[in-house]
Amino acid sequence: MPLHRNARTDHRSLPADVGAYTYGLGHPMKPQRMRMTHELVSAYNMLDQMHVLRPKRATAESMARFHTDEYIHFLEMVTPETAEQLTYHGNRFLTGEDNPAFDGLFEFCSISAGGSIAAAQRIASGSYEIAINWAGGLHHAKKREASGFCYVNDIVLAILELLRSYPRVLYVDIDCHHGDGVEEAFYTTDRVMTVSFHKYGEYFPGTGTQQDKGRGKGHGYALNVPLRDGITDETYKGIFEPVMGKCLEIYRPSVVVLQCGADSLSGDKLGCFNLTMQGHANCVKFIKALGYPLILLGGGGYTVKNVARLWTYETAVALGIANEIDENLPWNEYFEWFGPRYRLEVAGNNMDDLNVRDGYLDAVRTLALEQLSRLPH
Ligand code: TV7
Ligand code: CA
Ligand code: ZN
Repeated sequence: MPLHRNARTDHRSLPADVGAYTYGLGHPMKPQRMRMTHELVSAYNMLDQMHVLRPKRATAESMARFHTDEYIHFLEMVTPETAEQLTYHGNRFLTGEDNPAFDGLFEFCSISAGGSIAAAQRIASGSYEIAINWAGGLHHAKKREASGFCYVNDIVLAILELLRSYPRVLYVDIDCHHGDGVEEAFYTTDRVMTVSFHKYGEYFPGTGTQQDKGRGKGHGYALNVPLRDGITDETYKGIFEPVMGKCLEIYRPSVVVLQCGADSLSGDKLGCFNLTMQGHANCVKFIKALGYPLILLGGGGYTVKNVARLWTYETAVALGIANEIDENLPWNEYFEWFGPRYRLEVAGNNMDDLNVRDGYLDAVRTLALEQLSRLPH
């Protein structure tokens, strides 16, 4: 296969893989990062240590288990050519530059969602301990509209699938942005607990304060951890581990879904945290060590070489081989992207950690732990 080919080689054939789609020139979301991740995982010879599934694409019907029929039908119809016409005939499904109507949009969504639904089915069948879909994790998509680069909420669809078999699902979101679409979908139920760690304050989507805890039967089962710029590995661990430790102890989920958005890494184009690859992956290690059935999903991540590094490393964590991995990158199709050091490493920088000022993080942690201790257990 040629190295950088267009999303479609002609107007009949569909792209071979999810990494071939593009949101358009200049858009920060670059599906090619999935292809780079796959290449790197493959170059590390990890593919033969796992089952690589080729899940079915999600159908419009399966997407409509969460989304409205009219929104899904709109996504099926929309192309760059018809976008304007469709959008201004009473439809308000896509808004602005964040969610363009790009070529192959519906197929892209069906691959992303198909992967997460299949992950849920494989986990529920009991035949796998961990399932990964780096093309999933699109946490902003709403029932009847696209938001923040997300069109179809693969996470909600996967959780709905898990709820067919399991009584309680824990959703954990370490993307730099608030996991608003997933939170909203399960806001009134205690069968899904949603926990999001995110930058809060003059930042998209603007929701996710500690006052938002869920409603009705779901009260207390939405947990938000709003953070400030520059959080380091040490500070992040100091809130993630006590909060998630207590959460798992009290909620006792049957299964965990972890959204591993890579925009919480240091140096991300849209993120504002200061996590290294190790600090980010520590979250995966921590959850994995407790032995729950686990689904790992992608999400944000806009400095693409670091996204590929991180998700490759987290794949190694899932396989239990992270300690053995060679920090010098093996030769791969994208090798030149990883210069000048060509290493499996995302370093931090010297930015200020605004979370340690004035006891901010201590206050957030205390409030989060209080919310957890008020849940029945
Ligand atoms: C999960 N930030 C998604 C995160 C979604 C963030 C936003 C952009 C952005 C969009 C572009 C672009 C951009 C440099 C960055 C209020 C606005 C401001 C559009 C220009 N460059 C995830 C969504 C967020 C699109 N949106 O959690 C095309 O940044 O802040 C906003 C909204 C209105 C729209 N404008 C930005 O990580 C996957 N968008 C360049 C071209
Ligand atoms: Ca988050
Ligand atoms: Zn994000």
